[in-house]
Amino acid sequence: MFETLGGRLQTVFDGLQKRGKLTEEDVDKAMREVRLALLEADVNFKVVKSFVKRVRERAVGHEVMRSLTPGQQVVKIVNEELVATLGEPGRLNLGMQSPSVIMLVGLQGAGKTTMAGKLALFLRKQGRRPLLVACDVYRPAAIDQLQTLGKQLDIPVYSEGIDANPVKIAKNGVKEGKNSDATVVIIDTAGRLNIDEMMMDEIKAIKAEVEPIETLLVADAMTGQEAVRVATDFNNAVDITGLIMTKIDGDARGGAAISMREVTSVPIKFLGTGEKLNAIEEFHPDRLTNRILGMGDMMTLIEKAQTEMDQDEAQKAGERMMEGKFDLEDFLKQMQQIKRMGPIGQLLEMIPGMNKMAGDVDLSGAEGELKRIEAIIQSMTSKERRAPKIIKASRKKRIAAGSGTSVQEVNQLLKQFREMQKMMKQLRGGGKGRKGLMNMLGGGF
Ligand SMILES: Nc1nc2c(ncn2[C@@H]2O[C@H](COP(=O)(O)OP(=O)(O)OP(=O)(O)O)[C@@H](O)[C@H]2O)c(=O)[nH]1
Ligand SMILES: [Mg+2]
Repeated sequence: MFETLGGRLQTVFDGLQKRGKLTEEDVDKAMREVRLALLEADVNFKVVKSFVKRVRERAVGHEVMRSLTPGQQVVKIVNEELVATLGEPGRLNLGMQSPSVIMLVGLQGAGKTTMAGKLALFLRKQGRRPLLVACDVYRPAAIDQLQTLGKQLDIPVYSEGIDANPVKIAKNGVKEGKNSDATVVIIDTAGRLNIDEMMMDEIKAIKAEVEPIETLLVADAMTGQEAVRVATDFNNAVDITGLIMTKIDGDARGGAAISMREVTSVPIKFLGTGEKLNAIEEFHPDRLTNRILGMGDMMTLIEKAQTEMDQDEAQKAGERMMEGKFDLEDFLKQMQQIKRMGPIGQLLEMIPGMNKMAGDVDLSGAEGELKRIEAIIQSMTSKERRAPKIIKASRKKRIAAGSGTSVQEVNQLLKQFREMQKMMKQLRGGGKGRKGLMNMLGGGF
């Protein structure tokens, strides 16, 4: 599935040693995963190739920031490059003329008619007065469909039935818009199963007649490897000014958006996120990137970790850990650092692979758990924190009473801490072991 890029990269990065620079070998390993994940997300293979090349060039020899692990560094570069590829948030250009004419084109079933309704509603919410124009005379139900939408939204629809010429309908539609004081005219055109010449000629003729300020290619997120050809052909025929990706709510990964954007260089303007008429979203490259990479808000987490973690503190804790001196005092400090980064649930959601888990787990529990541990450690004397071994039965009783917990819970914490120490010992010994949460977050040790 889609979510796995984050997870996959994590696996690769777990194997990477912490070094000052990313080596070619490190980057190659990571790039293999990036390539696979993008192909799985239906990004066109040629586009994947050039994308990976760009990331690779940036990554090799890149200084690893002090606060990031090499893996996080690669994730950061992949993310930045993908956001750059997807481009600026695309705003609808309505020009100076009234009414502004918007024309929707695309393959059959892409979601043009639905998007026409969504756009009309979206624009009306912004205080515009839209008129919908039905230029699909080929599918008998097409005009009815638009008229039904119009009724539902209380937005006027212009049509001339199925015997009229689409170019004329478009022309008369714009005229009707002027007469009826509409400020935006949205033209819904017919789709075809495949791109054929007749269809292209027709939309070319409509475009020449009404000179729309926006010619938007509506494409289904499922378009897959076809995306490059579809986008290129439409762009060659009618010079599209923007892209709309629909059905982004389904299983498709939206990789087609990357392909289309890359080959046409026109901005992505909207996403269709469902069948309902309010299921429309203005395009934001960062959000789609997260969706495509399935990395949750990994970047936000990395940035948070960077700013919130006290570097020196982390460094010191790391050193103490390596020297085998890590005690409950350090443990408490680390926990407080993590807590300062925000509610634990939010943190979990940001970690790839965890977002699903976060939904299932009772997070108020985790939050409470952290608080309880904190209370227990705070009820200890500093001597006890430094040398937990001296905590025997009577001390346990006192600590439990002081923290409002039970001796059992104190025992549990001490046991957890001992296990952690054991793990650290193994880490020190083996050198290569698994990295813990703190390592991932702090990157400093
Ligand atoms: N889940 C989901 N379904 C959508 C979305 N947009 C459109 N659909 C559905 O996709 C189907 C086709 O949508 P239409 O708007 O009729 O597509 P079209 O491009 O006008 O199709 P033709 O006129 O036949 O070329 C309909 O069942 C819509 O409800 C979307 O963003 N999400
Ligand atoms: Mg239609």
